[in-house]
Amino acid sequence: MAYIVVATSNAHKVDEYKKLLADQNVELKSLLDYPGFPGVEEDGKTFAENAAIKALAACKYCDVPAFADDSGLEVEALDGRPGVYSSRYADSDPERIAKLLGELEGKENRRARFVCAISIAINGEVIETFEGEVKGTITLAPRGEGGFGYDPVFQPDGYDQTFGELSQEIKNSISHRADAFRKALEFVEDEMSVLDNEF
Ligand code: ITT
Repeated sequence: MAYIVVATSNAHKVDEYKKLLADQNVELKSLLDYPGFPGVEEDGKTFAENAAIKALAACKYCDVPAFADDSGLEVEALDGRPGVYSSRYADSDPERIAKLLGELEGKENRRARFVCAISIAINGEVIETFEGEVKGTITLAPRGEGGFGYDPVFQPDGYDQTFGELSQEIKNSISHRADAFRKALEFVEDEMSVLDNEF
């Protein structure tokens, strides 16, 4: 079976992509399967730039088609922060959440969006980058044990529960990652036959 590498070491992202790819005839590997991968500096200014950097590095190192996801949370009242620094905002998920809730204390506007850029790299070249988003609000306190990152404080529009409370199935039907992935998959199906080939 053909396989493709997702250029991430985040096991939660891998898990979400495995579900998103469940109906495709392709096996998903990740950087967790390539422990020798030296890593790459995410020094882009945008999600798209960082996604391209990661996809290209993985494609070259693993010598197979690769895609990468750079994602994060943009909060209106914080002028879009933490944005591309969402992962580097603090050292652990509980600390990131505590810092975010602290910064939003007393602020009325709690609107936010998750953004995800997905880049596809094949034969040492970035082919295309897609962006997805999901809008919502930051809750006053964390709720739910599911998901990862900022999920327990993000309530998507149209739902009373946070991504930490909603099932992975629901998150995977409306998330920024699912939105970007749908666009990437459409492109691959329309424009390329990468998923049909053996590598
Ligand atoms: P890789 O670079 O290895 O993919 P990472 O976790 O560092 O792993 P990013 O650089 O894309 O990934 O940082 C994204 C951060 O944004 C992530 O660590 C979370 O804190 C947050 N984030 C992104 N998507 C999220 C989601 O679906 N739910 C909750 N938080 C999310």
